[in-house]
Amino acid sequence: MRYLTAGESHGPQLTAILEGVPSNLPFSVEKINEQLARRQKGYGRGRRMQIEKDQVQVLSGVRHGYTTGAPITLVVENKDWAHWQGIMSAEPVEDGEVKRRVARPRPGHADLNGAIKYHQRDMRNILERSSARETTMRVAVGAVARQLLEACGIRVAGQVLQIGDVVAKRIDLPIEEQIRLTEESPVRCLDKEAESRMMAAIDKAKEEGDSLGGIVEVRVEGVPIGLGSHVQWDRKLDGRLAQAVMSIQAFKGVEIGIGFEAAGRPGSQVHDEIIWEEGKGFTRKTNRAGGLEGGMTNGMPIIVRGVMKPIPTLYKPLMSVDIDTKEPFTASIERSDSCAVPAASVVAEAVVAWEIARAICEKFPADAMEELVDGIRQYRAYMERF
Ligand code: EPS
Repeated sequence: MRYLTAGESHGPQLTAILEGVPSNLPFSVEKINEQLARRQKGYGRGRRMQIEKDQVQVLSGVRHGYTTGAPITLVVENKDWAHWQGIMSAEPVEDGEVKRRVARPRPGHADLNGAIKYHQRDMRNILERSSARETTMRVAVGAVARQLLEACGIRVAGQVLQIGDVVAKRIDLPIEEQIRLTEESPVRCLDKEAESRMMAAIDKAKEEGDSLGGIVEVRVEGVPIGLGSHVQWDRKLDGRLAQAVMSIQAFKGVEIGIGFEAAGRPGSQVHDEIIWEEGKGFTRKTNRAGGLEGGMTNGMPIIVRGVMKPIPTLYKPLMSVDIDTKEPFTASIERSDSCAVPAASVVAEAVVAWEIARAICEKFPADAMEELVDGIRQYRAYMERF
């Protein structure tokens, strides 16, 4: 399975094409829209989210509620396009004047590197595509993956563990309860006390024209043993998950299980002892490995965390250099969010869901869902017997 996304932040629409999704997957447009709505929520978002009401249109690959095995095309319109048509038009400019040209690169963005690389004197041609608006399509694609995972008995949940310097207490709950409680939280955090401090920190950052980053965690349950592989670098599932999460706009770090904490612990407090249980087969006493050993799933929940840096578009802009005059200036101010960590947690769930679905389809190659589900059922029975 593979996918591509296309589209600019203020262009007419965002598009994704998914290839290799098996046929006969029950396909719900409503479930995609639910995920899109989850991404649009979250304390700390800017005015743009009041303009957009993301709704997916399915243009190919699905008929009467089921996938056909053909490429799936998903489209989400940008409502803001109405205000940007002239500025973002594909037609040549008539009077020679390009509106809203960006000549002052924003530190922390793709603006300057992209402009130099692609020979662009108007950095809008870079920022429109590097914008986190693109994560809309990652979530739409992830919502299709979730429907495939659901048919295989696999659940995905996310939560926010830190915003700015506010760190949540670790609260371990059954996955259904985690999902219910994070949905009720404006910052997708399980720790109520930290939740109010996170919201206060966001208010303060906003007042000061600043922005905040944080840490999100994704958990996947019900995964069979042996997704991914130890035999080649690009088949190791931990590496693939890290790439998927790191590719989310503004992410600067990824860890699996206890991650960076493993550096300071002796081996006896890092590795998970193996046990065998009647009717369950091989499992682990603890889950410090975050469900992955040797680049493969070990049957324990997958735990992936990602660090999002504070959004670099600041109302209190940092110093930069004008690309025309080479004079120092404060960087351009583009409308922005003060914190998008809660939304990023939904995006992280989506990219992880896609990567797990892809690994499932590699382990159980199938043209149709009937074959896939049958393959997993037989394999789970074998896992118990092993
Ligand atoms: C973004 C800047 C803001 C965000 C946007 C990402 O958009 P605008 O410049 O139009 O105000 O709201 O996020 C989304 C539109 C979205 O759907 O998440 C950026 O520069 O990355």
